[in-house]
Amino acid sequence: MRIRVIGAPMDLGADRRGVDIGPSAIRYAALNEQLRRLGYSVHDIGNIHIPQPESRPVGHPKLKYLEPIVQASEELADTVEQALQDGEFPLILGGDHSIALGSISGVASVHKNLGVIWVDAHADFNTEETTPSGNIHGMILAALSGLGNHKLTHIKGWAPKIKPENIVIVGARDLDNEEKALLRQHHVSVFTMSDIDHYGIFEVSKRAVEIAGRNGRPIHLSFDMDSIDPREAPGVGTPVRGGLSYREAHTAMEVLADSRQIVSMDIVEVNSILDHENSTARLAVELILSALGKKIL
Ligand code: NNH
Ligand code: MN
Ligand code: MN
Ligand code: MN
Repeated sequence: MRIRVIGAPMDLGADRRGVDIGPSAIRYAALNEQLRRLGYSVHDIGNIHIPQPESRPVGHPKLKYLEPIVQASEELADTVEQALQDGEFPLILGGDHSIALGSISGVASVHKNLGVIWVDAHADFNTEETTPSGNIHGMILAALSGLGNHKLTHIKGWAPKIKPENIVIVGARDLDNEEKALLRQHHVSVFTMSDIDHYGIFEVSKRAVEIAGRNGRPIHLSFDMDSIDPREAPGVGTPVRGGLSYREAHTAMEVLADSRQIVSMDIVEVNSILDHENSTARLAVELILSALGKKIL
């Protein structure tokens, strides 16, 4: 299989600067070489163009950088759709999590009934009415479900891209109150860190595949590096204690790989400014490999 690597150096959707270096940091950690060693052929098309936040007005405080994020999402959606049409597996390197608006819009244009597994400390299910920050990376799953601002929900001119009941969030431990109500109201499946403590990551990952991939439907995997415990992944913008361990994260990726239902993936929020010797980027590469089928033996 051929993998199309697409860099999305987006730093408009979150507050802490530094995730726009993510695609370089992940490539520097030898992503392409290691994918080839795993037997894939790699087609790295470089980065899509995304403006620097300093060059644009912030805009509305509850929807910061809305215009350039919408523009970049349109371009990324087309790029991802093209990759799938060419028969390649889109691997999108963030950037903050707002890139998933473009990537999943692109995948959903090809796979009309798509499931999503969203591995994250957060649920990213706010709207401009519920957001505590105005940061669009915290609104992406809601926007993809058709909730919130019309420009965000209507990338490529249609909505919703996914049914909220086909979404599974894994690793959640920092949710906003109104966001919790929205998640319940729209029947999003959320496996919190407490669920992982109770049932174990293997069981939770299996159930995530069952729900997101019901009836064999294709699954997009969106992996926010802040899902991992900050001891293992210090280079993220919003570290939250009590996250996935190194082994739990690998086990989850191995279960998803074994499902053979993953059709596309993004990995986001590697913040190189806050990282220690590129260790978070190196971990991102390891997890990508596990999600793409690498086994210990
Ligand atoms: N829930 C908060 C917000 O909407 C924080 C979101 N931050 C993230 N999400 N890093 O993954 O602003
Ligand atoms: Mn996120
Ligand atoms: Mn985030
Ligand atoms: Mn997060």
